[in-house]
Amino acid sequence: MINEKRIRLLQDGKTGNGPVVYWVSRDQRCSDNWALLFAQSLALSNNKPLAVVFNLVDNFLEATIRQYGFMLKGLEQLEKDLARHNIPLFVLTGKPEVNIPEFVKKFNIHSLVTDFDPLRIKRIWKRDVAKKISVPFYEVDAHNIVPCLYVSNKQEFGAYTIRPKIHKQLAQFLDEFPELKKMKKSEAVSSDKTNWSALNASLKINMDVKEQDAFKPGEYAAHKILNGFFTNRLADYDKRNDPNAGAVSNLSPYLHFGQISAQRIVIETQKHGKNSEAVKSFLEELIIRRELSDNFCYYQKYYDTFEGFPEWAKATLNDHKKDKREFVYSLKEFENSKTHDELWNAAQNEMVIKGKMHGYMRMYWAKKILEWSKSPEEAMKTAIYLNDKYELDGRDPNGYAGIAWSIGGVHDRAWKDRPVFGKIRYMNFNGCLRKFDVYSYIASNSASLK
Ligand code: FAD
Ligand code: FO1
Repeated sequence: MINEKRIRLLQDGKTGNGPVVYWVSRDQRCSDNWALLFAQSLALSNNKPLAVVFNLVDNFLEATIRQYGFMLKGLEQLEKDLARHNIPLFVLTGKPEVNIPEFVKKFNIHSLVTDFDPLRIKRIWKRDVAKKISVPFYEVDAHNIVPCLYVSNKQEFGAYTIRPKIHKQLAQFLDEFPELKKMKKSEAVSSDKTNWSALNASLKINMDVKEQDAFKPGEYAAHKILNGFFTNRLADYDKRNDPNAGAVSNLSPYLHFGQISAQRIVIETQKHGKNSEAVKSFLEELIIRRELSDNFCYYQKYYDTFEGFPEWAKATLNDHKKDKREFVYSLKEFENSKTHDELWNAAQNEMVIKGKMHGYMRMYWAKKILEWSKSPEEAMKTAIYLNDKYELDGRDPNGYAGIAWSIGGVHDRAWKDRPVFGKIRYMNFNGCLRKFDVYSYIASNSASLK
């Protein structure tokens, strides 16, 4: 029932007498969640209760109240949905490498299941937890349709190399999700309702980035956005590169927090005509580009620095390191949209105010940071810092891959050599002028909306 290629035994061990536990982290949803379904199948086949635990850390990769607010409301929804299946959710705060082993011991758990995530911080968490537990510890890829570790065992050059590998396997991994079953009520492991407002108040995080109200959090809101996309925007998806057209799905915050399954989106999208150009290009982004990002972050340990660029890109950027920069801006000037370029400032405003910059503008935005920074290394730091502080969907493999593509030619090829960029693909204001109504985008993202 669950394709075992999604499941990896991180560490074997001796099962305890207590419940099976799903340590939820990346895929924060009740339905369409292979990690939760696997944990439930383990519990039922061993006649054990099932519990879910979320470990809440402060300051996750520069996240602010904007992202935590969205995530915690989504988790509150998850708690209610799990409770309807008699599955308790425990929210622990502090270090996972302390809390999770303690939880395992306290409840003498049968086995521990968690979800796949290629980010360095998550792999360190799992490594440190594994050292301190002696029960079987499983990892399930509930995020990718074709499991990241099954698609390829190395860093892929680009979409053109990973695409055939994914397409070859796609059909077998687009299986329908079984329903999550209702568990028998179990006294052995029950948890009081989480005090969400106290949790929110206890967070020691950056509170000065305003929460956004463009996107309502949670699994139900995600499905509403998906249906709205099908009704009003999918047909115009060929206008996805026009930031004024609003023809994109707006699903990235929900995908980032795992509040909706990419596999569910594909299954539903295919009901809207498998062969339309719009569907094909949407699935190219949702499946190929997204899974390419996980592949990049998993196999390229320097995914967030200059070191992670391809050799040709490092060489060309170094050749132009001494080029005169016509403009050079500090992090503060970038952050406060204080460049000479009103289009770039508008993109920065859109991200700061709405919490989600349009995909086309992200490429322009990051490439200009390269052009107007003292060095490519500093450009990487600035782009990642701002992206992860303000984007609702930030701190995601898609972001590290998107920024490395823009600044360091990752998954791209060499172009005509030019000052500062070298052979890195170039974008400029005039190119945008040719593509869309630049001045209407600027007008709708002026700083006065701050
Ligand atoms: P849609 O066009 O509706 O796409 C649907 C889904 O497909 C997206 O949610 C995403 O999961 C996936 N997708 C689309 N484009 C890409 C892409 N280029 N690479 C990988 N997956 C893609 N995406 C993030 O999720 N978080 C980020 O922090 C992030 N930062 C980026 C920074 C830069 C410099 C660049 C160039 C791209 C970045 N992206 C990031 C990728 C992409 O821009 C966003 O995923 C997309 O704009 C999200 O909006 P949407 O869901 O409405 O997109
Ligand atoms: N995952 C956790 O397991 N615990 C957290 O406290 C946590 C906080 C957090 C804040 C912002 C954010 O964007 C992500 C956060 N995540 C957290 C991880 C998130 O759930 C995703 O798994 C990854 O960021 C995507 O790879």
